[in-house]
Amino acid sequence: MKDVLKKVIDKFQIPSEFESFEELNSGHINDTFLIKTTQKPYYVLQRINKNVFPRSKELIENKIYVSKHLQHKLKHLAQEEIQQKVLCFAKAKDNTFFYEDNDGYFWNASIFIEDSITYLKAENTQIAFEAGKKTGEFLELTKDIDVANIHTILEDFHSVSVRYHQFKTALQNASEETIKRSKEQICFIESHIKEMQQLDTAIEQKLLPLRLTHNDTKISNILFSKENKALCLIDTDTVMKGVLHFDYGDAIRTICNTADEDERDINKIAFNFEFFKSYTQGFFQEFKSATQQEINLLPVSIKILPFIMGLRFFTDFLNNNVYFKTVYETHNLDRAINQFALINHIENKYQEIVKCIAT
Ligand code: GN1
Ligand code: MG
Repeated sequence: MKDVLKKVIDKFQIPSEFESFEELNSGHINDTFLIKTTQKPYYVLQRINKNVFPRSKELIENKIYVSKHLQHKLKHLAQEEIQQKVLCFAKAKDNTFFYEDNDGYFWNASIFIEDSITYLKAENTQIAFEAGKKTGEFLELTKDIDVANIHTILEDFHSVSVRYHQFKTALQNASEETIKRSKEQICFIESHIKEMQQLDTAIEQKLLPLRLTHNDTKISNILFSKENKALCLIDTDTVMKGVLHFDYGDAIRTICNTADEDERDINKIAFNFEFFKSYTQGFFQEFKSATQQEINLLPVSIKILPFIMGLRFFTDFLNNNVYFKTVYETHNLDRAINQFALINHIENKYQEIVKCIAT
């Protein structure tokens, strides 16, 4: 691997030499490496999964577009600070922002943000509040992006109806035994599907503004300083046009789950209401332009985003784990069970959630 990475990083315009590397394992799709060089800054080198992202070049174009936009918005800050708050990509030697290898994989490199911490779940209300501020700020700073300039690299990414259809197709091809084993999850999906299609319907009816959204605001995509200030929202692979709820709901999905996304012991799963309040406070401290229609659908989005993820994990389990990286055979099934258990906890607190958002 070392030789490959050395060769690839050499395709980029960086001022120092490759020294060593570490694999960064937190993503489910791409391969990501920390490249240590003879002098700082270090770099994060990423190989895009071409099966998941057949439009890898456009994906990189989106990332560059959004980073440039954010850099421009923060141009009053010192360069060093900008590099801590926005992903800064290195140009390749051919002046593009990518390198395409002989196997057709696209690579990109960004400056590694030093002294930053990531979390798999929130540890206290300050972290939840800061995460709210960071995701709200992202939407606020990008609200003037004309989404016509952004490629849709994955169609219907957060469409419940499309995800449900994919689940039904996978179910048709699944063995009797698998179906028997996952009866409970299938029942959960069938009994919830109607309620979960509310966002789809509102989008179809054009009731919600289409914005630039991040689409993967899980807590591990937010870098924090040692003092627990949110620094940067990373992993802009899925920036696309979408609705505010995709980012709000997905962040709460991980921030308010008392357990990790991969936790198998469902007794550890609960919905942390205090973290939800802090996250929401932080979010609306930064994001000021939500419409009443958007606000009306915030509570249900807290259920919809874990539902989409549960549905996607479960479908991938039925498809024999072809999409998400897994470590053991039922990994995706366990992830789905985790998401559905979280929804049950959200339902128990739902009236309080609705009341809190309305006030
Ligand atoms: C995937 O690869 P990663 O970890 O950034 C997925 C997201 C999910 C997330 C769940 C392109 O993101 O949609 O929310 O897993 N990305 C894609 O952890 O499918
Ligand atoms: Mg991602």
